[in-house]
Amino acid sequence: MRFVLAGLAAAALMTGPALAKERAAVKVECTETETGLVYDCMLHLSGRKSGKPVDGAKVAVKPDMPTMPGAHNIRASIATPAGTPGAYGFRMKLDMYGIWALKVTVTGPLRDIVVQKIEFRK
Ligand SMILES: [Cu+2]
Repeated sequence: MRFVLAGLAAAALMTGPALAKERAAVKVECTETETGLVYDCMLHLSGRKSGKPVDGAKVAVKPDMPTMPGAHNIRASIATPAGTPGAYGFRMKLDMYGIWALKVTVTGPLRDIVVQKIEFRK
């Protein structure tokens, strides 16, 4: 039994560096379009430790209202490269004004899920 435990400990150590991987820092800014509740948003993606912009990532953004669980079911928007380093643009349509949590799923060179809360007002 001791032998098996030692094996597990070694395996755990080997996964250590992978767990200490760089995480994503995300900043989202949105502007309402002429159509109410439709927003054009710019997302800036960088490494949390490095502070460097991250290009070539796949970025999906799913809005939800933290205070109204189950009330909204808005499909994720796919953000596309917006021309400057680490910048991705996307459009989304919300159901109502208020505080939304944008769940940002990043895959590619950086893999992470981060949430940013934004209040959208009329
Ligand atoms: Cu709501």
